[in-house]
Amino acid sequence: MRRQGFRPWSRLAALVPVFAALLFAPRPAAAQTAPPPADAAALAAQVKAEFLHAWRGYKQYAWGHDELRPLSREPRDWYKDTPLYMTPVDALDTMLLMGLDDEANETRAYLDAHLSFDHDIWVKNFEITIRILGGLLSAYQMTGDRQLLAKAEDLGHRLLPVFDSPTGMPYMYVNLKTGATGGPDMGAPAGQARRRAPRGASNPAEVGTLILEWGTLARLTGDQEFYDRPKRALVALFDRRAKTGLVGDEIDVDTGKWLGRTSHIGGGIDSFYEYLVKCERLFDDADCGRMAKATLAAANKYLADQRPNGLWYGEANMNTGRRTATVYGALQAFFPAVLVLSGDVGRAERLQTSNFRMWMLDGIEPEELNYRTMKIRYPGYQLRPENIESAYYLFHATHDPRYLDMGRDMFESLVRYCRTDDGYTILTSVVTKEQGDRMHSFFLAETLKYLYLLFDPQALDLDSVVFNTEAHPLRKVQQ
Ligand code: DMJ
Repeated sequence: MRRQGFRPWSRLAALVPVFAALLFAPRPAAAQTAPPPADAAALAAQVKAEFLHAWRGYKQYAWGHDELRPLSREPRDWYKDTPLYMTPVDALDTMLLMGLDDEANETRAYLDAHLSFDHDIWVKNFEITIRILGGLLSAYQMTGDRQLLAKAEDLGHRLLPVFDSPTGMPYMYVNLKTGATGGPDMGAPAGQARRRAPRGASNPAEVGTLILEWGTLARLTGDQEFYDRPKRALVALFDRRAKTGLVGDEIDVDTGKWLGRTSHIGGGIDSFYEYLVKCERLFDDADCGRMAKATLAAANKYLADQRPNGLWYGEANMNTGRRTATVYGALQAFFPAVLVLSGDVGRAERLQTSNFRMWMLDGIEPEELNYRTMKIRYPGYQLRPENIESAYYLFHATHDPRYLDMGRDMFESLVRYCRTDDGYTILTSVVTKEQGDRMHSFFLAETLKYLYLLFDPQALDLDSVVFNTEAHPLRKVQQ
């Protein structure tokens, strides 16, 4: 049995056409019998073929840019006229895991030659950390290409000023050339700021989702500052939790005061939970372990909501713990994975049952659902990975084939509703299935990677790595 860290892919390529035909064969509309069990090897081959379909679309219409707009067949860049190659950086380690060596070598050579951070642009520290820093570090660990590490180190130095706040918690934006820092308004197109946010406005996810990448950079370069700064930020955030143990959804990193007091496990807070648990695993950091335990206990006490239709996690006031909304969605669906890592497989299984119920409501999951009424609150689908990610962790923990079946059904929905002639795209509504025009880089970094690993778990030993929140596998660095 293969149980190595990373291995070259080899054996499934010949099967692609056969299984493609199988996958796309229409199912009887009103089939009363349960579908046959998922054929994992066939599905892994199909996922790989679909990755290549998406990648070739990006290459044909958006090469040298951040993302593909699959319907208009045009590139999309995050920062005007200055691509940071989000899609190739995010996708590189997926290629390596799938054994797509030619594509990986070409991509790596391109990044070695072209990726530079010496630009006068304002970037979002969180997004650049999880996608670019995480992608460079995992690709470096998989290939040994020292240029990737050198670029990661250069990026780390350019991002470092974010931590120069009175509390040590990071500002949201930084200028890569000047090192100037700023708040949410720096990300809004001129004149379109949602509101005048305080310069220090941020949230737990952006403050607390840094230590895996920065800590790995510290271990690889020997520069301890890269570990200490995000760790200090994590502790500063944790220390400001309410008596309930909950955190709010917006905090001012200048004053340390909460600006938003709604607690939940969704966007803006989500990966804060994830990084506490994973920080303990990757770095044997006992402080992270203690913070993880306390934070998850609060979430399980106040946010978990057992209803007749299953277990969910809703919203509550951070100070009182009182329920304020019964909202769940595509982003919250990551939580079973965190519960598995924290050892709570039973609760993870119950929540994943709800995840899948949410997915099947309209044949593909919505961004937000009111789980009390089961009415959709926001009907978009952004090609998100979290539901699949949780199925992957649960299959690893239980070997229960029902998680393979879930993965197969979710994959089939993606192919049916999100595939275009030149890639994959978001849905503006899971009810009407109307397509939008964006292929997020995380579709190649995460969604297809987790599907592939669910169907071919031996391609990577999950116990030997820790995934960052963008699904870049990081390995412990021996010191
Ligand atoms: C990704 O960028 C990361 O998984 C992040 O933690 C949440 N949002 C997207 C995927 O949905």
